[in-house]
Amino acid sequence: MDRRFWIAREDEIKKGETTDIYFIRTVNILKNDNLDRTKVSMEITTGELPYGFSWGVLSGVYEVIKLLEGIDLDLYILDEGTLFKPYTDNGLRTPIGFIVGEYGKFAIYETPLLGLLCQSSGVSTYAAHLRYNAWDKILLAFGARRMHPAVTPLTDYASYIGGFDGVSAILSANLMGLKPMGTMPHALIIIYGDQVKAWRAFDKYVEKDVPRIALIDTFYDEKVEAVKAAEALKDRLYGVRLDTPGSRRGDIKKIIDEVRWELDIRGYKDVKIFLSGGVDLDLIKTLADSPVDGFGVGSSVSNARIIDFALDIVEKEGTPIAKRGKFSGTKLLFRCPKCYRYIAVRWRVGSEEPKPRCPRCNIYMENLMVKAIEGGEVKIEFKKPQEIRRYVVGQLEKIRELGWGD
Ligand code: PCP
Repeated sequence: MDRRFWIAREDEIKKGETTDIYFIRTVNILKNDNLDRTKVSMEITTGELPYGFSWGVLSGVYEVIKLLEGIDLDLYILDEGTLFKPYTDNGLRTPIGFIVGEYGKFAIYETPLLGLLCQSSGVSTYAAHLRYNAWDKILLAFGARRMHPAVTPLTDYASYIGGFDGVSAILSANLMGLKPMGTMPHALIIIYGDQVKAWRAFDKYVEKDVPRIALIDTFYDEKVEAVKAAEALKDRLYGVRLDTPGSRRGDIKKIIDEVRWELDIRGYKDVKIFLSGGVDLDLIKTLADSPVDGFGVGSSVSNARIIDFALDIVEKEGTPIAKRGKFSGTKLLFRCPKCYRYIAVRWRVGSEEPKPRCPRCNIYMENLMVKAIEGGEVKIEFKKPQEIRRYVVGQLEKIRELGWGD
């Protein structure tokens, strides 16, 4: 093997070398019969969401645009971070985007294109549902250790734009212009052999702008160690982290209540409580009203189930055509800014843009589809992760007002 790790290089992805062999064969077959220049429109949709979710958050759009940039095609797609439902309110599989061009020019990119959207959107969607249920509690992405390091920046980016407050992996944080956020490992405490010595060493040697979050489940009961940490670091202690092993976990909600009580009656009301280890959506829902201030989430978010997007021909030489189970014809996706009703509207590329009104609110709906690539040239400005995250959280605030569930 010509490399250290079983990963594709950027140039190999960009050249479509990770694609499925049947696309190479298909293009060659079509070239033999001069059909590779058939002009098609191919639509991206998904029919269902994992975990029974009723809405998802799209991510991977930046990478899809970078993948297709320079290929002679047009790409219409939703903005990164757009909240969507699998089916529109007028009953169609929600069109996430579509490509217009000669099939032979981009056929091989179907595989990497879907891969970029499926995994990233799976993570951003799960992260958004964690944010939606944790609401104003702190969410830190600790999942770098759970996936292949090649995708650490990807899963952390998708967690962050989905609503997380920070990530612990330094490369991910640097790429997003963030400061990495983490605490301390059990190894630090075990090597000192004494919690207080380890906490004090952390406080002595770590940059002053790093919050002092003491890990308090190494040797003794969490409430005992929490008090010891507060008494050791006093007002410099920002928080305590419970990473309680499964063998001791029991009713973690009651353990958190005890820790909160013992800290409060000793005057440490400002010390925050963080929980990590096995944190997932169900646990966050269970602890929504508990005094826990934040969560370090690993496996459940970085390893979130993918969203099963598909890419299908919906027009051939301008004529609507689709396989069974799909809706033919290129469409635009509209959303009512007031009630968040979504409708897909048939639109022939180049014709006048429809201006539908919401059937419920009787106001103009917003066209969510943007022309991101024209003739291979990128036509949009890429937003920073912080701006995308604000867009996502703003949509979560909207659906919260509307009383949506998960
Ligand atoms: C883990 C480490 C991770 C947490 C738990 C993620 O604890 O702190 O950040 O767990 P999850 O994948 O179940 O969500 P340990 O494995 O004990 O590692 P350490 O001692 O370094 O905290």
